[in-house]
Amino acid sequence: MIKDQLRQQRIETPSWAYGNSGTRFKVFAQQGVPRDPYEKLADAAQVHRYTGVAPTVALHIPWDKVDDYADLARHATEQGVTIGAINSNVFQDDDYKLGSVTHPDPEVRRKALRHLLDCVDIMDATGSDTLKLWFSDGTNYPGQDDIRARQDRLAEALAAVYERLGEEQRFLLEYKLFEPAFYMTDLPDWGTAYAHCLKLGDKAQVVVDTGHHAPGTNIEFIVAFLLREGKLGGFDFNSRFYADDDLMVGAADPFQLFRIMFEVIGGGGYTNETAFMLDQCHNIEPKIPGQIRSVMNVQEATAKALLVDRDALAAAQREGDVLGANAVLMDAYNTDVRPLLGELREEMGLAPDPMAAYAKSGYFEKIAADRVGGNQAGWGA
Ligand code: RM4
Ligand code: MN
Repeated sequence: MIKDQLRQQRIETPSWAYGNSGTRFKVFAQQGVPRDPYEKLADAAQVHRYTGVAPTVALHIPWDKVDDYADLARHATEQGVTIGAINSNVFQDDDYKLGSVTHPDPEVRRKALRHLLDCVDIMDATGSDTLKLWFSDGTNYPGQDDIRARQDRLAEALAAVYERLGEEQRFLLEYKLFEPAFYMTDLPDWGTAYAHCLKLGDKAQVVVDTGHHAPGTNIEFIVAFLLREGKLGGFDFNSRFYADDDLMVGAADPFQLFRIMFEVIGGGGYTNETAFMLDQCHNIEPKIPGQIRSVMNVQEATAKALLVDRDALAAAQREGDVLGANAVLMDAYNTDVRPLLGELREEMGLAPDPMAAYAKSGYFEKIAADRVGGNQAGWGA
């Protein structure tokens, strides 16, 4: 039953989506933006409240640094959500100008590693089972540093983090084609991430950030391949038109999102531990509705992918019926699944239209009035 499968979906929202963000040209502040991680979790709880499928929230350290993480986790539970992946941040300290775990200076490498291990402590305190590792490491000019030596340093740090993970914990290794490094990035693609994870073992998996590829990359192929190898740990969902735009998932290319979800379902990733996480920034649109819309976009793509008549597809493929096979896929994609999702929400005791329900709730007016004074949360970039 498609509805039962949709009811079970879990989409994780990122704490940083609720804070102010922008480009390197300007960060536009918005009214009612959280001033601390506690308020971010309260906002994330709203997204879960109206969608029913976003019960976990990813943290980013040190953006979400608090004195007592167990207390933060308790607060989350009181709001109706729990802490999801812990995202490490070794890209915003002056020391990291030439890299973090790949830096030529062993002192800087030690500092970066210490942060990563601290993040595992935070996982212990919050009950999180997932560490997400993204490195901005790379070089801007040919000759700047030794590509191979940097791989050695990366491998050494990853092994140390791996060693520290508990039985039920894992890390997800993220890759990105470029930026902030403009010549060579130490983890530029899924193959590099996969090779490092393969060496380490089952607790190391690859995370696919949909915005981190060259234009034209067939992301669903990567998804199918990694799932087949048991190495797809999860997604950082967002949309790109140009580079790492971090726009709402499904906004740029809903068909691509559908193709990705089709491979996830076919490869068994829908029922295992593949995490559906959002990694987005809402620079000009309101943040909570931006997250609600994104969750709905993932749900819509999932519903369409679940609708594919796989028997008919297999038959057409067996017969070499190119157009027939393509038609099976397109029939599902072209189905309007919004009524089905509306029904599902009503069965779950929710309003059929989460966007309208949130707008009517008065929450925005309340936070805009309450959250005056103090420093709004932001990237700290
Ligand atoms: C990076 C990467 C990471 C995210 C940061 C904010 O480009 O996508 O996942 O934590 O941005
Ligand atoms: Mn990401």
